Amino acid sequence: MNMKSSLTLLLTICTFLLYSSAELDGSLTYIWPLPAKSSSGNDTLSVDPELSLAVGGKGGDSSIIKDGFGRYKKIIFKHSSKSYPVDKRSVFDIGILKIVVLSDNEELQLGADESYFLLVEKRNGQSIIGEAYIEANTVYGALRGLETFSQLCAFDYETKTVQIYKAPWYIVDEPRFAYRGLLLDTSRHYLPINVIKQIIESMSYAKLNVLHWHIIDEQSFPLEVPSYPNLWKGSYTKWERYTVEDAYDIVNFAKMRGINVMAEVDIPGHAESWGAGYPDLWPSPSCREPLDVAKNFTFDVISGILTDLRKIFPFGLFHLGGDEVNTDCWNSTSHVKQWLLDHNMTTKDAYQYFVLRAQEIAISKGWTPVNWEETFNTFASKLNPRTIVHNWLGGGVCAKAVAKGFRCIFSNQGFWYLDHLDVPWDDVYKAEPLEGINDTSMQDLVIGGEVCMWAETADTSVVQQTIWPRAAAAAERMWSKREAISSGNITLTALPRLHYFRCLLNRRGVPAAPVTNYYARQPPT
Ligand code: CP6
Repeated sequence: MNMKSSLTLLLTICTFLLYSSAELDGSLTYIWPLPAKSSSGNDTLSVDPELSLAVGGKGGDSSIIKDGFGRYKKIIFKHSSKSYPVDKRSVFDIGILKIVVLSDNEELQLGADESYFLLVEKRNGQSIIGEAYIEANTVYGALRGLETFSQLCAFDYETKTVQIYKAPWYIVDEPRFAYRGLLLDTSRHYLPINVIKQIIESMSYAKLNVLHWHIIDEQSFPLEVPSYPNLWKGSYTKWERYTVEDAYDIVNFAKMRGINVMAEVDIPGHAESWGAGYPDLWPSPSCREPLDVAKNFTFDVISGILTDLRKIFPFGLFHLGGDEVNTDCWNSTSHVKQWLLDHNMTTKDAYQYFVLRAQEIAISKGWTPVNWEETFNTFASKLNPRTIVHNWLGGGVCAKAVAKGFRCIFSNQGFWYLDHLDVPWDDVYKAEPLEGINDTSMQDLVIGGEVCMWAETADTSVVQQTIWPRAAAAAERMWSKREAISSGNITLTALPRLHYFRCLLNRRGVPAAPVTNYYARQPPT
């Protein structure tokens, strides 16, 4: 590949480069998550507050690049509000950020190329103004490079300019896992659109790339579904709702930041709220979930919801839930009991039938189905082989799923459930999605992981400080090379950088909580 070969060449020529990925040398430049390869020097470079963008390759017309540059310019120069006169511009070492994007394919799907190369050095020779340079295969790689560039920039209170320490910088970077998710639950507590957007924006700082939107659950149904317009009668109030336009808006906002939105419709459990608008979906007034397996209407509604959602959510993965299904009350509902008899099914068979029928609907719309692990634990051999198994219970299901050829997402509740407030950052950090999976072809089936922000006890008032900074610990686990972050004493190699990243979140307006509640804060050395 064009980029890869030129990078390899460059790295070979620059034999003076250090491979310093896990090293902390007291520099004030702390990058989170840690890049795959980086080297630095001893120059300090100043950055022009009028930093201009030059786009090359096929990224020239991309609004994703232009908007991204605009956002990061605001972040980088938050303090230096006064522009310098043009004739003084030559005093700055870096005046231009050049971004070269090799492909004009802006499709954002699982496995989109997020690699980038970042070079920051003082120009010698003809040009007085120096250049920072990002090269990437896709606009999304360029966005990741912009994030890293912004983390190199530090406001210096002495000179009141933005400085880059430890230049020249050479960074070659790419994610370890293709799927790096965060679950948001908008059913237990409604989250306003602007809060969801703030969270998406903050995800991009940690290079997370999938928002798993657990939109609806048993408590409320806040989403507008045009083909069944009574469904959102299950919202808490008519103000706590998402219109179709809101959903499009969120998907587009996320795409501009290189983040996919995976919607979830949890079937057949966790679905009581559907019946507020269509009581026929309840087996009976005293049995309100799982959904009524005995009626065709149930599957018509599922089909209608998925047809409408397919237009809004272009991401190829769709989450069908399937977790925590308690079928006891099916047995005590006479027409369901009769249906089970007629079809010669146990309630367990009917659970399987339900999940598989929902899978077929999702697959017919071109989606890859994702299911919580209970579906795999109960009838693995019947699941569509394209199913992605979503771990959450403690039993190491990813190892079992990949051994059977399924892909898997790691979300072990003991480590990556953010509503468990007692899990400290280092437990989050140490949780390893590939634990117990040694065969490399099986490792490849673990597409990544996801931290889950269940919202029974969290709403707008605390959701961001509950997500951050621990979600960042998982984000580094999923982005950075396993060897680089798994050896050594993480109190020395990771904790100071995580403190720094948490402060960076605060500076950018994200209300991230302190990393630990027992840490006596030290000034950086
Ligand atoms: N909601 C849904 C939940 C949970 C799950 N699914 C959940 C279960 C146990 C804990 C936390 C969250 N609240 N729909 C499980 C996937 Cl400890």
